[in-house]
Amino acid sequence: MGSKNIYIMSKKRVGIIGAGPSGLAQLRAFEAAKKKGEEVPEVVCFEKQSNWGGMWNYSWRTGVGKYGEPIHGSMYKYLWSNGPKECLEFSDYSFDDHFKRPISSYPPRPVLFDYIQGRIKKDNVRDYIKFDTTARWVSFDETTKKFTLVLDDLKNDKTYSEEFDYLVVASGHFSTPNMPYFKGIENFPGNAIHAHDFRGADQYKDQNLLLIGSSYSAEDIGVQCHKHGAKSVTLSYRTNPIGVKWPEGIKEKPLVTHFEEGVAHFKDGTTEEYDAVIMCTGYQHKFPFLPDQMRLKTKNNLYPDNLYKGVFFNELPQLIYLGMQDQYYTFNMFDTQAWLARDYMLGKFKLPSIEERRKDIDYWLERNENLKTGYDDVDFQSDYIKDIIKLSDYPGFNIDEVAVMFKEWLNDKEECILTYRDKTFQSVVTGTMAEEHHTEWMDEMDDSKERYLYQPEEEEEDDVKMNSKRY
Ligand code: FAD
Ligand code: NA7
Repeated sequence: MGSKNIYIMSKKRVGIIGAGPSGLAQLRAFEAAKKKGEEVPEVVCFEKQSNWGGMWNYSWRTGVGKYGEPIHGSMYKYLWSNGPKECLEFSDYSFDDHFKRPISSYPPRPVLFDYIQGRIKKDNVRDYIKFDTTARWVSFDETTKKFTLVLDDLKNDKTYSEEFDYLVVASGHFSTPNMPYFKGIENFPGNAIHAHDFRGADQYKDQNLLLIGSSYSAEDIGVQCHKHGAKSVTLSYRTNPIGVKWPEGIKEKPLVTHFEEGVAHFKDGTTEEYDAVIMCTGYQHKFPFLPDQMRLKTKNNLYPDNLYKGVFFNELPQLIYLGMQDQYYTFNMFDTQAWLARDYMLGKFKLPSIEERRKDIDYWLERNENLKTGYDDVDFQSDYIKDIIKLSDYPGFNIDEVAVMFKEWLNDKEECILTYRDKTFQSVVTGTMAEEHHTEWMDEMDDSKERYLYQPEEEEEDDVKMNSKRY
């Protein structure tokens, strides 16, 4: 056997679980290295859905999919970006690259899905992904230092396994509901679901709706339902209210103590009758395919313990987790993580000792403990990205400027939760100023890409502004 063959046989193998934005970032990172002429490992990505995009790949289904797997998607109709797109822009593929013209700062889901796909459609990234394939179980051999990944080919009903030198877990963490129990809810006569199963506001028209939770899901689902005709929306908080100036029709109350039929009792002694309940109570980090000693165990926060640089599992750094933090930054953060992980797998980024890694993790955990305000959170995640972006050749972007935009976004929401999506921001990647959307967000009932990208003729523009509901 010639030496070339030996080399080919010993080519490292990388397995990626999940083809959402994080898994796709990892694939893109390897493609970028390949384009620069670097030798890259053999990479295989496994995705349990039939398409890529993770959360952004909308599913009408709830419960289980056609092959009986738990449905991953938690997104819903009428979902518009909940932060400025300028804060998540890929620095190697701008919105201008994709849309060829300025668009607004808060696009709807199908438009962002289109953008995510645009970057990878240019490469042959799809060839590396095995769709309809669920990662079922992982083991690690201490002697060979290889992972064995057991997979279910759902379409063909076949179970098989593959070996990998590195395993990248990019399976997301906003999919498995955290579902609390409230006494008496079993007798609630209406619909009581978790936000994971919410698929759109239409069915809540003219209803009195109770949402439990006080974070992004409660805020966004509450506002969507208000926009689409719910009679009233009550948000019930456990720790702190969201505390913005709510319009008439939305209010906040302390936590529910129990239910009596359709009536909710609250901690402040008040009661109110509701038609439906949605638990916006967050998600669990859930990795049913990982054994105890490899499993990331954390609640949703900005710096999960045990991950060096937020990515490398400290006891076994060949095991890499992407996108496991709570997220202000999203796509661009996943990229900075994926580029760093790639360089480690290529042998270009060397890890310090386990003790030094632990010290670094502790430094970030301590900072995380002391965060108090939304501004603190933004600065923390900005600093985290600054810390890791310098370790790879991911194209730099003005992180300080993005942090300023995030803070403006927080202020805009406080000022008016119904109009913050009408604001515009400037790209730090291209300098392009976003355009105002042709219709104010509160009047825009259609979230399709076609409607979004529709450009009225000049003479129509005045009409559109005067009577945006007409289109
Ligand atoms: P995901 O997008 O969750 O992708 C994970 C992928 O892994 C999925 O495709 C899944 O099918 C696959 N997978 C899971 N388990 C397995 C397995 N065992 N085997 C094989 N494949 C598996 N972010 C924003 O930037 N802006 C927003 O407006 C925004 N809104 C959001 C609204 C909602 C309701 C939710 C839930 C999230 C929102 N996010 C938003 C955050 C969103 O999670 C991220 O933008 C992004 O999708 C995270 O990417 P990911 O690849 O890490 O995870
Ligand atoms: P988050 O941001 O993790 O927030 C979870 C919320 O649920 C938070 O307000 C919690 O209150 C509340 N919660 C959790 N458990 C309970 C119980 N038992 N009772 C009452 N309230 C509870 O999840 P989201 O779904 O809002 O957002 C996740 C992502 O989805 C996000 O990135 C968005 O982009 C969309 P607490 O403050 O802990 O008391």
